[in-house]
Amino acid sequence: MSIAATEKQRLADLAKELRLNIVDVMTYSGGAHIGGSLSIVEILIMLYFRCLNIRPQEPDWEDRDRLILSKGHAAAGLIPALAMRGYFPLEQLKTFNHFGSPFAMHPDSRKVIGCDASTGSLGHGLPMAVGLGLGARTLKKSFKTVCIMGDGECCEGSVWEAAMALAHFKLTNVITVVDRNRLMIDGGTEEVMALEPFAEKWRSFGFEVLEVNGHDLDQLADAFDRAWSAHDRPVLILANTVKGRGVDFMEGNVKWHYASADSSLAQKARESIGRQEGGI
Ligand SMILES: Cc1ncc(C[n+]2csc(CCOP(=O)(O)OP(=O)(O)O)c2C)c(N)n1
Repeated sequence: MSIAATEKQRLADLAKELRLNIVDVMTYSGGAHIGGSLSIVEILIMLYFRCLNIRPQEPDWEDRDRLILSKGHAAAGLIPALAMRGYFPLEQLKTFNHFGSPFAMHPDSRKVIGCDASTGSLGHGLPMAVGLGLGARTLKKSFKTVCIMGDGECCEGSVWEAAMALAHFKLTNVITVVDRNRLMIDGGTEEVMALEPFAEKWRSFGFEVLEVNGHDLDQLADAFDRAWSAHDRPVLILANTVKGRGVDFMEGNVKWHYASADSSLAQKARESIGRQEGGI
């Protein structure tokens, strides 16, 4: 079941706006993990603007769905998405990474309104999600926890301990997403530390694996709808993405894992985003 054309256009427009905000953050902050922020844009938009049951005016609402950005270095994607969703003014993004700002290179849940977990040290988000899932079950709460990880992050052993626990406890209230952009900090995942057969690994741990194009809004909507109604096994959404997606000269190039931008580079990036239709 695909999403209505008007809804899809709304989400595609938001995705474009988020990409532009990411480039802005990169200029305000003096540098950002741009590639891995751009690769999760559609995932963030789908979650914050369609799936998550949240109340930006009441950020600590106990029954809210939670989102853990385990690949916390992509704060340059998360924080503008929170601003766009209304947690704080977009204007505040201008302080990103400045002394005294709530916004730093990695998200701090004590400082960033709407951020559910402090992350940045890879491999910790999924274990936290296990705790939230068990907590919700114990308290008989119906909220979901979504955890977004990087594929390179899956080199961390703690990811697989958490995966084992999710399957053991049948925690269907936790939805795991892996941003499969095939690059990590210093090269391709398969060269640095091979993950394949990746989907099979998750299946063998007891997951239902939904493999999607992580920039396709219809596919993401279907996968999240399916994950939201899972009842027997935890779901992994394996989102095939392109690192740097939306900025043509950054796409698929490890050089743009982290970078700074002067005004002419930022302008070239904005022009490239402007040429995109949104989605694939
Ligand atoms: C425990 C830990 N080790 C190393 C790092 C440094 N680091 C930051 S990003 C990154 C690469 C992560 O790759 P991936 O998860 O694929 O992220 P993406 O390519 O999506 O940005 C590394 C090693 C870290 N943040 N945490």
